[in-house]
Formats: sequence, C-alpha cells, structure tokens
Amino acid sequence: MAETFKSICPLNCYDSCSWVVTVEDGKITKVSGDKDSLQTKGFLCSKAQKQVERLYSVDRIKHPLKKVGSYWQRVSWDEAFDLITTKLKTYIENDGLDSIVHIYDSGSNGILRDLDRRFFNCLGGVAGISGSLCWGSGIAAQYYDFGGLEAHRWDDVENSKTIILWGRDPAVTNLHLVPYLLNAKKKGAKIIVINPIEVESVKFAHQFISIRPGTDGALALAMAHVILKNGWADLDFISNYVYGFQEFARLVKDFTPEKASKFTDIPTDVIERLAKDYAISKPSTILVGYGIQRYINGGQTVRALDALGAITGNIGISGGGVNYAGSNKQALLKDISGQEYARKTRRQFPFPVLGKALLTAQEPPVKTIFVTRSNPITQAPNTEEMLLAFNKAEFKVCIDLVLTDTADRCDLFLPCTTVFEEENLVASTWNYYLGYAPKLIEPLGESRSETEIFTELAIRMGIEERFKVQSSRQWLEEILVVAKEYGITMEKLQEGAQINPLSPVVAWENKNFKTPSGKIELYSNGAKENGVNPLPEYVLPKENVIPLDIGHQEFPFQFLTVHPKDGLNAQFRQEIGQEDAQIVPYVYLHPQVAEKYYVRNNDFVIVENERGQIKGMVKITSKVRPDVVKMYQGSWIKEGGGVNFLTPSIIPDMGEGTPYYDCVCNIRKVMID
Ligand SMILES: Nc1nc2c(c(=O)[nH]1)N[C@H]1C(S)=C(S)[C@@H](COP(=O)(O)OP(=O)(O)OC[C@H]3O[C@@H](n4cnc5c(=O)[nH]c(N)nc54)[C@H](O)[C@@H]3O)O[C@H]1N2
Ligand SMILES: Nc1nc2c(c(=O)[nH]1)N[C@H]1C(S)=C(S)[C@@H](COP(=O)(O)OP(=O)(O)OC[C@H]3O[C@@H](n4cnc5c(=O)[nH]c(N)nc54)[C@H](O)[C@@H]3O)O[C@H]1N2
Ligand SMILES: [Mo]
Repeated sequence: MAETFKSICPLNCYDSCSWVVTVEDGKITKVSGDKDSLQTKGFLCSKAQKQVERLYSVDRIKHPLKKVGSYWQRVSWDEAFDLITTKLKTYIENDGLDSIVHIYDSGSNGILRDLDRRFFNCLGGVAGISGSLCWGSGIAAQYYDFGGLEAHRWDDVENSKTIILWGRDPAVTNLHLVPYLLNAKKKGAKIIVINPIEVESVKFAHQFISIRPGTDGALALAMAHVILKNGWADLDFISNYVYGFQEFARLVKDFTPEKASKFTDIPTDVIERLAKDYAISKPSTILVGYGIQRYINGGQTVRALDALGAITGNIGISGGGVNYAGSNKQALLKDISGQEYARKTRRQFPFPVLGKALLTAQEPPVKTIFVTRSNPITQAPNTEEMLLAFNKAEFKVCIDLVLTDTADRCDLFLPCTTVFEEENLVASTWNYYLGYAPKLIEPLGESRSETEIFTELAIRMGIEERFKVQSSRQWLEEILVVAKEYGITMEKLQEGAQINPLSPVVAWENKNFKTPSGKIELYSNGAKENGVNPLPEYVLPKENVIPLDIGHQEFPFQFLTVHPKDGLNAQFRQEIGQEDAQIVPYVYLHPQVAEKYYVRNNDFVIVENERGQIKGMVKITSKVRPDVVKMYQGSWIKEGGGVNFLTPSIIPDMGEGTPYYDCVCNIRKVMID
C-alpha cells in the first residue's frame, strides 16, 4: 500500500525543498514537491528526483570496503572501526593531532551531519580547514561592510522595481526563486542579468548585459561614479548610515564609464542607463551570485556592489538589499559541533590552496585524511596538487554513498545512509526554512547513519563522555532547545517545514549594522588591519583576458566552470545516465572561436593551461562570449572529466574563498584520437 510522508530535500542548494515521499511496501517510489509549501509550490527540480534513483542505484556501496593492494575488499564494520581506532591512536601518539586532517564540505544539509566535526573536536581538535570552496570571499566582504550576513526573504523581491541578477542564474541554481521573480515582473519590475554567459535566466529578463569575466568591480565603481555625478545618491541615508563616504567618493571620482568600458567590454551608455535604473527606479535589489567572487578580486567586487546599495539607500528597505546569503540558522539551532573541546590553536589548511598546503605541511606532515560529505579530489582546485597530497598521506578514510574520485584514493570506505533511511533536520544556509526528515525505510544493506558511525568511533576512542552517546532523536531535541521557545518543536516540524522566526523579512531593517562604527563601512578599518585595501578598489584578476593587460595571448580564454543544472556539484553523475552525452564533458565555444580553430560541433578539443588539461566535446553556442570557454564543473576524473586540473590554487583578497574562475586557458583540436 502506498503511503506519503512530508520530508525535506537535504541537498546543498538555495531551495531546500519541502517534498512528499511515497513509500510502497517498504520502498521509496517517488518524491514530489509539497503543494502546501509556499516556497516549494508543488514542484521539484531534476536533481531532487535523482535522489530516489541514487538510493537504489547499483553504484551505491552498502558495506564497508578496505583497500588491499589496488583492489577493494569487503570488510565488516567491526574490522573497519578497529582499523580506524588503531590508526588514529597511533598517529595521535606518535605525530600529534595536527597530523590528522578532517575535510568536510556540503554533501548534505542534514544538521546531524555536524557530528563528524564533533567527533574530531572531542578528540581534542585535529587539523581543520579554513575558508571555503564556495562563498568565502563574499561573506568576508559583507562582514566588512555590514558586520554580518542578512538577506531579504524571497517574496520581498516582489516589492522591487529593479532587480539585478548579478552573476547569478536562478533558473539553474535556485529554481524556486523564479516564481517570485516572475511575480515581480508582472508587477512591473525590470529584471537585468549581468553575466559573461547568456544564462537561462535571461529568458525571463528584460535586459542582458554581457560582461567580461572578473570585471564586475569596475562596472560597480563606474555605476557609483555616474550616480554621484548626477546627484542620484541618497544623501540622507548616507549621512545617517554610511561610514567612509568621502573616501569612497574620491575612489570613484575618476572611475568613469569610459574607463570601466575598457575593462568590462560594456558600452558607456549601457553603464549609464544601468546606474540610472538602479538608483532612480527604487527600490532596487541586487541578487548576488557566487560566480562574481570566484576571482582573486572577488571580495572587493562584492564590497563594490554593497557600496551601490549603500549610496542609493537601497539597504534596509523592502524591495531593496544586496542579497548574498544569510539564513541566521545559527541563532535558532544549538551548535553540536563540539568546538569547546578543540584546542584553541590548531593547524588550519586553507581550502583555496588545500592540495599544496597538505602536501607541504611539515612538523608533523599530514598522515591521515578523513573525508566526510565531500569529494575534494574532484571539487577542490588544482587537482594535480590534490592528487599528490592524497598520495603522500599514509591513511585515508572516506564516508560517502558512492565510490567517488576521492573515495577511490582512500584506504577505507564507510557507506552512510541517505535522507530516507534515518531521521534528521535540514536547514538551508540560503533560505529561512527548517524542515524535518523522518526515517522512512530501514538502511539498505549495511549502510549506517553518521550518528551511529561517529558514536561508535567515540566509544572506541574512549571519548564517549565528551561526545555524548544518544539517539538521533535526543540530538534533535537538543538542537531545538532555542527553537522550542519560538514554538518550533519536533511535532510542529512534522507538520511541514517552518520559517526561522529569527531570520529577517527585510535585511538590516533596523539599520543596526554590526560594524565597529555601527554604520555600513565603505571604508573598512577592519579590512585595513587585516592587510586588505579598506576601499573596494578595482584590481585585475590574476589571470584574465582583458586586452589592456599583457600576457593574455598565450591563453586567450577565461575558463568558466559553472554549476550544472541536472547535478549538484559532482553528485548524480551516474543518474545523469550514460546515454546523456554530458557524461563526456562538453566544451562550449562561441562560433567565432570554432571558426578560428577549425572545429565543428561534436569534435573533440583539449582545453589546457600551465596546470593541466581536459578533453571535451565541442558545443558551439553564441551564448558564451568569444573570450570565454565554458564547461560545467562536476565531471569525474575517472570518466575522463575533472575541470579542476586547470584551476589555480591561489588565495583571494579576503575570506579564503576559491578563485576557480580566475583561470585562463587555450584550446587545441584533437586531430586523430
Ligand atoms: N542545479 C544546481 N543548483 C545548485 C548547484 C549545482 O551544482 N547545481 N550548486 C549549489 C551551490 S554549491 C552553489 S555555491 C550555488 C551557486 O549558484 P550561482 O552563484 O548561481 O552559480 P555559479 O555557477 O557559482 O556562478 C553563477 C554565475 O556566475 C557567472 N559568472 C562567472 N564569472 C562571472 C563574472 O565575472 N561576472 C559575472 N557577472 N558573472 C560571472 C556564471 O556564468 C554563472 O552563471 O548554487 C547551488 N545550486
Ligand atoms: N571548477 C569549479 N569547482 C568548484 C566549483 C565551481 O564553480 N567550479 N564550485 C565549488 C562549490 S560552490 C562547492 S560548494 C564545492 C562542493 O564540493 P563538494 O561538497 O566536495 O561536492 P559534492 O559533489 O557536492 O560532494 C559531496 C559528496 O557528499 C556525498 N554525500 C551526500 N550525502 C551525504 C551524506 O549524508 N553523508 C556523507 N558522508 N556524504 C554524503 C555525495 O555523494 C558527494 O560525493 O565545489 C566547488 N568546486
Ligand atoms: Mo557552493
């Protein structure tokens, strides 16, 4: 008999959809969008659906595996736990906690997944990771400017008159925002897309502005120039709530549209009109994507966008905002990561240079790598360095659902459960919903929840008192202690996802900025103290195709490796299916480029630079600029993919974000394969 249950999608995506799961005879047969959810509105994206396929996929590994020579061998959980505890104890004793590194990322938004961090913190704090593969630079920028992260609720976009999708493509990465954008459009809002690629969201926009990659900071400064020159700034707002306006005004005084046009490749009249729309046709909102901060200048780029909001008084008003991130889930949910048990000073490896940092670490060198909910071999930059680092470490463990490129390079694989096989809470970092995911079926095979895995490891390592031995339900009750004061109980959550009462409707509505001056800081002393330019001055990306810069001839294309529509990062490769040629990575080229290099659709090319190369099949499209080569990130190395062989390991201006797109390349036709 078929039964349905309310639950929530655990993927690391803006949307965190409420879904209804159909269970028939102990088997999950379907997930569909929850019609009662205001945000999910009864529809799901394709990658959400693929989670049912992945659950039952033949590729799913359902028992622990140990590497013997170059083969995997099935082992019992007991043997796996014994091996881990023996190794951890030996390395801690001989080499110290800094010889062990825990790499985790965003494989699941399930709150109990943080028990992996708790385990390693309770050990006393092993080496960790600083910064982010995802959004670090932009976060640091908003901290400098506003003192924290706040974003408007999605439906508030319907109060905007001008909406800029700045380096963001909700039609691909944030599908459930689109209905709100369409409503805003119906109400008369103008939607503008700024992107080097004519992305899917352009279909419902009024204007598409094609920008040369890595030059958004220059565009924003020129817009500020136009706004100030024409007297379109909101002087009242500035005098009450902005710090460092004079210094900022001096910075943009010479940043004319003519100057910006040389960097951005956008005509001056387009820049002037954009500035006018943004400043005059208020309220205006900027929905900032993460693409614009994947450059070495990424933090200052986001700061320049923040400044536009500040000088036009578009901050703290309904329909306004420079929306980057912010769900305020930390305020609602108790932190169970056990940070209080970790040493105060311990080794941190910055994510943007992870491979190099792991490889060169001395005293002690890295002996053990423990990977949970991530696939860093495929997803971290500079694959060659990552491979060397993994080769060098003596003992590596991976917890995942399938054998990824990372799992393949480990000594032990532990199979975890999916969202359907254990109970959990799911909170997105990008929206304001908190949802409950019940356990709907028994774990398949021998797979175990990470709650069980880390509890067992804690017992065997003798740290069970710190770690706490309790059931998932007890953990969830503990996590909800604050939430319960606001009426968000387990019972309430079982009725459907709930809105976090501590997340604002309008960001910074009370103008209570958490900066040292209490104002929006266009000039940041905090940045200066950290050795960062206190003003959002425009600097070139390290690698770029700007004709004003020298040295771009050898590698004439910016290599943009953006997020795929049908997968999430490197997940769901198998479910995309062999028949779908996306299993062969596509290389998207402008027709002029195809002509110049004598390539046709479906020809193969090598995309290469000083760091590495990748082979892919040509798809000719006028949607990419002639100075851009586009590929989707996420293809697996073992399938012949792996775009990160080309991407650089460099530290950006702030926040230790990862400048994946600060990367140039050339192409070469494969004549005979
Ligand atoms: N379907 C799907 N959804 C996802 C994900 C996924 O993999 N697939 N991933 C999730 C995750 S982890 C994240 S972080 C978010 C990312 O969500 P987004 O920020 O929307 O996506 P990105 O692909 O990182 O880059 C955004 C856009 O930036 C553009 N871009 C690149 N360089 C520049 C530039 O110099 N200037 C401007 N103006 N634009 C530029 C790219 O063309 C791309 O359209 O999406 C989440 N949602
Ligand atoms: N070139 C390039 N590279 C990029 C980006 C880019 O734009 N361009 N984007 C970057 C961004 S924004 C991000 S966020 C990172 C993402 O980097 P990762 O988080 O490493 O990428 P995923 O492919 O999502 O890997 C997550 C893994 O977790 C597993 N998993 C799923 N659920 C669970 C679970 O419950 N428990 C455990 N233990 N594992 C689970 C999945 O099977 C998957 O293998 O990639 C970055 N890499
Ligand atoms: Mo991300």
